[in-house]
Amino acid sequence: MKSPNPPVGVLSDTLFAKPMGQVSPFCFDDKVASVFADMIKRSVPGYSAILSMIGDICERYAQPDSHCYDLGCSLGAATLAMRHGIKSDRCRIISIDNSQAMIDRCQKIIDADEQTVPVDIYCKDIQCVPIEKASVVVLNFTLQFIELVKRQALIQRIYDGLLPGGILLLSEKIHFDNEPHQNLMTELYHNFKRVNGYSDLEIAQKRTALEKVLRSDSMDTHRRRLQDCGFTSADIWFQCFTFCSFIAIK
Ligand code: GEK
Repeated sequence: MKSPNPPVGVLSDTLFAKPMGQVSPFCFDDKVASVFADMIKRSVPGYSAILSMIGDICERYAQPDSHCYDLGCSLGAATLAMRHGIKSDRCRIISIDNSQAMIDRCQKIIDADEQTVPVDIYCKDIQCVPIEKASVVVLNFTLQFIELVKRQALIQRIYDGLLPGGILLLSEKIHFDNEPHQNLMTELYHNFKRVNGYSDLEIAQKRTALEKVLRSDSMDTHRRRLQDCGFTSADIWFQCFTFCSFIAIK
């Protein structure tokens, strides 16, 4: 079955539909931001389910008088899920992205939402923002864009900024060291994209664009890093093909 049309008001992603010759590295510019809602839904298996579960998990873990962070918030989809999930008093959501095109749209989307939990939105590098008094930190497919050598320091700062009992929800594209399994997961993933209406050309060109921009870690690398930073547990709550979500508890 081909993908349904995107919801009204959401532009359809055709950015990689025409032959490009030279494919430029992927970046989160205005063109990407304008189709992002459609792009991520058709590119990340389980994206809508993950968002809805982020809301549910946030409801459980958001502590009164605490901060909930959405790091690499893009259009604020996880921010909205958290905002609708939070039931504790005096929580504040802090949403950060370093793409101005994303942040401008994110602000409008949050302004149009009727929930009352306060949301502060900043265009900043998540590696430079203080993380304080946090009960929930969400990194929903963002760490994969941070330089490999800088990931440990970021996760450590998140851990240090979490309150006791606080959590990090980390979703990432991952890879498997077992080559046949990696190849199978890649094939199944490409089939998922085809079913969602992307052509082989679109799949290939987007892959080339992301090659040096999105660097995946293995599940073991993620788990070890989370444990090395001090998390008492770090386990998977969602996985489909090469996409998985961890919950790490302080
Ligand atoms: C969602 N979480 O819809 N500082 C701040 N933002 C960054 C940085 C950085 N150093 N590096 C990348 N980003 C969202 C989806 S998308 C995932 C997240 C994807 C931002 C970047 O600008 C982009 O908006 C986001 O991280 C990654 O649940 O496109 O696969």
